[in-house]
Amino acid sequence: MRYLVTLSVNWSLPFNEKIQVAEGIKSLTPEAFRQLHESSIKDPATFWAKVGSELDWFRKWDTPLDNSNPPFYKWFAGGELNASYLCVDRHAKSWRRDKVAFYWEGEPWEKSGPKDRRTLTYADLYREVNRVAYLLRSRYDIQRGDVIGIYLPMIPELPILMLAAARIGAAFTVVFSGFSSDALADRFNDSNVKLVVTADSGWRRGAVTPLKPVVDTALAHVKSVRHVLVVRRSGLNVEMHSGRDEWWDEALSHVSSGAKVEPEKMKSEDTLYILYTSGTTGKPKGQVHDTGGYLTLLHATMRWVFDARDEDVYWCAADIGWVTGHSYIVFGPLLEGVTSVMYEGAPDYPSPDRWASIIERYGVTLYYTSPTAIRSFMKLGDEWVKGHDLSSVRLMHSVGEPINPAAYRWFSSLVGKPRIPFGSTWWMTETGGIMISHVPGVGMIPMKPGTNGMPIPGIKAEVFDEQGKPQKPGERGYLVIQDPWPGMPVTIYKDPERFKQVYFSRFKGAFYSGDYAVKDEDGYFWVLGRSDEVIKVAGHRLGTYELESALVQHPAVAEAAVVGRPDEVKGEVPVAFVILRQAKAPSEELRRELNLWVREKVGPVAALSAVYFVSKLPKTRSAKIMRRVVSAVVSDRDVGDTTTLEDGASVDEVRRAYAELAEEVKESRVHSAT
Ligand code: 6R9
Repeated sequence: MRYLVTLSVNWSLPFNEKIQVAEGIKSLTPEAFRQLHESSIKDPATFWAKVGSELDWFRKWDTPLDNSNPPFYKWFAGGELNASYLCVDRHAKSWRRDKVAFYWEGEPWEKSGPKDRRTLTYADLYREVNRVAYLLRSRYDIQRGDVIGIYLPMIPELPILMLAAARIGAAFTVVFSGFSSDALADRFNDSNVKLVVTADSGWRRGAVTPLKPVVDTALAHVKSVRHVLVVRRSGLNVEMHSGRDEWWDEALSHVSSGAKVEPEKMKSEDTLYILYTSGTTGKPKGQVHDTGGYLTLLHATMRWVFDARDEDVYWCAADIGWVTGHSYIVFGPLLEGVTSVMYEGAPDYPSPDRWASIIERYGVTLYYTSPTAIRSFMKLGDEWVKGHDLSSVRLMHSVGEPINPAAYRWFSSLVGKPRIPFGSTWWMTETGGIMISHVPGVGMIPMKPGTNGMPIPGIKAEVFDEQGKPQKPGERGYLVIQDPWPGMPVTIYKDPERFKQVYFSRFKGAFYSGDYAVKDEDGYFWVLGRSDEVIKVAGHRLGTYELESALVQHPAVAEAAVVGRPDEVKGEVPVAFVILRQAKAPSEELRRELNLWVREKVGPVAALSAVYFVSKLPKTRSAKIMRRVVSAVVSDRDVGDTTTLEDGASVDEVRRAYAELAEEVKESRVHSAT
């Protein structure tokens, strides 16, 4: 029997619908692709060595894969290179010198169009990266191995800084600007940050969102930080601590435009960055990415997945605060010398067609976006799209969450012209780059709305059953990657044991992704969503445990369970079931207060969609909350096996609270409409 996906979104898999790509792109039958793929994974180290040799190394590696201490693999051991050299110098010293690296567009809008625009050529990028690298080293004494903390909006200073850090061998950790001061403090403490770079504020939907004040609050709890460098963005008046804080422009005004810094010769396995990501405990995991393996995977995927060519204008509409931005706004496209669009703000500001106007303005040819964005555009109607000439687009992909076939079809017919390559690339912060995807740059198998396609060449992925055996076609199982791959994490920062335990203990010798997936009879993969307590809210990865930890710190809360509820636009939204302490009464006011509390503790990115008050929660006999059961209730699914449940009445209690609030919301809608 086929498994029907009722996991996070209600749709069934259209396994058999196939769309051939239009002429001009090489197409392959699934069988032909599988054969090609088979040969690539026979000896992955040799296969990837060929790809790796396409980068410019200062020193060639001794061995493509040092697997002497699994799961701590070293890709291209003995090799030396520098990310900033590869992304900037090579192009600035070639014919690409005057080629545009970034068309940057700020969010503020005037009658005549975007108010703030900057164009950076590869020569501009080279100059600025060198100057910033010089500043970091000479003024702030940043050395190889130090960690820089970054809390910036989507402005050009962000990629410039990341490249400057890489140039001098410093690692960096970027925190998404939707996280709060507590989240910042945790991450900066864990990675022992020495310098923080932030901005006075950012722009979002026409509003100034303060950033520097958030850093100030966080730094009251971080001892390692010596300096804070502040970029002026909106001109917001912020406090500057003398001796610690400096303005970016003032500090840089002392660095000449010809300042040069030799790129450090980094070992392939040296850390490029640490990026924190949510897991199943309250403590985010610092994913450590290396240099050589990571860049090799990005090089490959820019070619195979995006088919990136010199004449393309590429736009990845993610935020650099998440891994998609690290890999596919900064390092991937720059590595290939691509021209990119970088946009600061909301895709629907000041009107729902802002995103479409960007495609038209720059003549975007390669477009990478998210299912949430697509669904929100779809909701706003076709007119907004039809008013723009989007004929430049020749290839599209989505990322971050499963894409439902309806959204896929809508977007593909309205933006993509039917039959241009359009896929859903599956990967994670951990994997560094795309793992399962259509590869138009290699050969396109027919598209199926909603699928992820097949593992890319060199990647051995499988769907396992509980026992770690390949699952039958059409049956749900666990998505794993069976062999080491370049771009895989080196470790969890300062916690190698956790690294082993989280990813390599569930199935022997395979990387456990935490996702559920189905493989269909043609060998296509369909990633269904998380099998653990991680949720994807508008494509943003959140651990429900982090939200629960925030809730139970509130004086009125005794216990809390947070789960994802399916949402038409955002895929999932977090909802909380809360048991109050004795003598605390449920009220609308408390509900609002708890919502604000979580926003403050974790950040606006974690806004709860609803808070339900209950007197008990479903638990096992060993007193563990059964989120699976809570989640089934809010997703209108059968609660499944409840033999381990301690008190059956708790499920009714959750049901009651859920139904009651739904009723209230319905009523208030009726009232406000009348
Ligand atoms: C790149 C990124 C990883 C989780 C992953 C999975 C979900 C990502 C997806 C997808 C279905 C796709 N995910 N891409 N699910 N189809 N094309 O999103 O990284 O933030 O670490 O999230 O996102 O559940 O496990 P990250």
